[in-house]
Amino acid sequence: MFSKILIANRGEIACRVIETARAMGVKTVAVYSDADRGARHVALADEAVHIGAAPARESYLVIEKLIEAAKRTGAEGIHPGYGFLSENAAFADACKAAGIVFIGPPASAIRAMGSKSEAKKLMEIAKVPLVPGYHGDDQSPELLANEAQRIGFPVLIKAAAGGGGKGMRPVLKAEQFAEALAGAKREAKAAFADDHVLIEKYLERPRHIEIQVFADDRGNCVYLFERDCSIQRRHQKVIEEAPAPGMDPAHRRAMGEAAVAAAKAIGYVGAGTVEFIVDQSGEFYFMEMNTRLQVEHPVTEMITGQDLVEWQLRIATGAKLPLTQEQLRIDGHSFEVRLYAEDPARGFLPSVGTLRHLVLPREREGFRVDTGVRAGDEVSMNYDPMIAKIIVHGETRDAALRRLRVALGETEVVGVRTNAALLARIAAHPAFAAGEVDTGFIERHRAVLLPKAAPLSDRALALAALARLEEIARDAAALAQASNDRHSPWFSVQGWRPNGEGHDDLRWSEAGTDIVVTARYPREGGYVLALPGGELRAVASRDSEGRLRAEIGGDTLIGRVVTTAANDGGVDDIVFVDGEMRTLRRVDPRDVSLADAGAAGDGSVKSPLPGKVIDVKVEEGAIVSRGDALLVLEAMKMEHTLTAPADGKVKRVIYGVGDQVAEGVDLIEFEPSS
Ligand code: MV4
Repeated sequence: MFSKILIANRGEIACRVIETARAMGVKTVAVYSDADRGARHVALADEAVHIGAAPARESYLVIEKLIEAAKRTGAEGIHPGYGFLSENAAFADACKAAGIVFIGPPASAIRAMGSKSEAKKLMEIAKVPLVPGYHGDDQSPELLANEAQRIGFPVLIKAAAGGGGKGMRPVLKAEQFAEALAGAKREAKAAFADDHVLIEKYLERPRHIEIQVFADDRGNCVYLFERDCSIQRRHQKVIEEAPAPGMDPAHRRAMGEAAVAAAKAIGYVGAGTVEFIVDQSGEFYFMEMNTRLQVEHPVTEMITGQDLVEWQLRIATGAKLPLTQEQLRIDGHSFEVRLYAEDPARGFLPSVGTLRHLVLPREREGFRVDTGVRAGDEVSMNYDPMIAKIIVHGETRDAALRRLRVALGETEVVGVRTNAALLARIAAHPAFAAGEVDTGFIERHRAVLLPKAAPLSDRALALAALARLEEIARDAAALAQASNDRHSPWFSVQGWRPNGEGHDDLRWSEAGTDIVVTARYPREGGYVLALPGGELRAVASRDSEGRLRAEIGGDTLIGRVVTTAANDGGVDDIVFVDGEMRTLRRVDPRDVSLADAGAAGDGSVKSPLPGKVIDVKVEEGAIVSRGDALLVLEAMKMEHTLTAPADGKVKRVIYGVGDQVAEGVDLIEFEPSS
């Protein structure tokens, strides 16, 4: 076994590899760019080497820097993870030349699968089923048109060098062929500097089912069953599962054996995945082979009980496969969802920012989370915006799906937009529960999965109201305690009560719509909330994870409300419930823009809320500009930076760090310059 390896990657896969290496007693070396100095994978590894600037081109993709880092630290092997250099044959060669083990397949196997048309020629010889089509070298338009005719429309034109759907064109009728061919060639030329195309029978609504294979360097090869990755958006996988719904033992075996034949045909060693497309009748056809460990490998680990990174490390050091085909079994069912920082409102473009609040499901029996980030980390434009993979396992598909829904209900992200609501809606969809998965799933159900604007539910609004009422009660209690006059009616915890029962009007706005919830305080305790759907009795408590637990009407709901200062100085209550997130902007005289709330006309900066001074940014006599930070107040578990209301001078700093201050007191005496 290795005594030390270097992980030429970042994020969750780097963390994943480090964890297994540690469990096997193998020391780890992380590498990091300027952007990743404080990253989780760096903290986790035994050693870390800085390899350059944030852009991957200048760090994670620079072969010489990685080899140099491995040499310098004495690492005997390099694990490439996925993406970056994982399928780069030149990198595998460079490792070998430097006397370092590339923890992946031989460079020749990577090259063999690099071109779709070359791969197909090899697969044809190995008798792996191919989609009826043409993958020859003659690229004359006349010949290609004739081949299309022979195959029969509809056909699909694909770039030979392609991947991810680039240069792919369906053609329904012969008349459209010439134009589609020209388009596909232009796109292929631009994307891959290679305009070779192949033509295939176009399968409608196919499924993407892939087989995990493993080979050792003694000619043994096994398959670790299948994963169904049919649910994709623009060629990006969204949910993967193992085993594939509806797969029967005969098909499983036929596909597994075809995948092993594919691996053997190219002298494969290590972890690989053979992708098939499967038509509605269950016929399967080779698509491509990924010569690396894949993002979705955990679902295979969950159903086989094997650690695939451990297998990789053992095979890379010359060991034989840990298990035979007969010893491998499927246990239960597993799902993985990919939580991405992307904005559904902007066509799912990456959403960058700071992860100001991040709660992922707690790992426990049947629940696993693979992540490379922590709260406070930055999601930047430099790398893939995946936040985490959430993986569940259960005895049956239904049991696993129930756990998936629970896990998504526990997922909370503030600071970047995410695809979490899409994931929750897929997990809740009856067609998904029925296993009706194919590559058209999201498109077919888009009205439900990607609604324009779902109305705010009474459940979300009730939770927001209860959180706010808790806060009002807490602030009132704190203020009453700080006050000399404990009996002052202003400190009533139970709202404004001119005659008898108290009430509070809670106001928000969301997408330009005003929202009011009137809360009454019945004598028997709890609240009565006037929600759009009617009045409901509500009682709030907290669960062991600090989440808000509400008994509303006859229902129990669990969620969380995260109160946060927005960039524009406003205050948002962000409600997580039922797998969805809603952002409610507070409308409250007490919460008018915190940035200038302190700017009274009398030349002083006042405390907008009761709280504690945690930082004073200026000294007496300082000359400041409008908007400069003066003092940081912690209130309602948030930090509020109070800024200069105008250009001017700091005359007096009245409170210091650690001082508790009431609402409305002068914090800084300020003299605007005229
Ligand atoms: C196909 C196909 C239908 N017929 N080939 C998309 C990515 C590329 N690697 C292969 N892809 C497809 N090839 C034939 N002959 C439909 C797709 C396809 C697809 C495949 C797998 C997962 C998602 C997909 C989404 C759209 C199209």
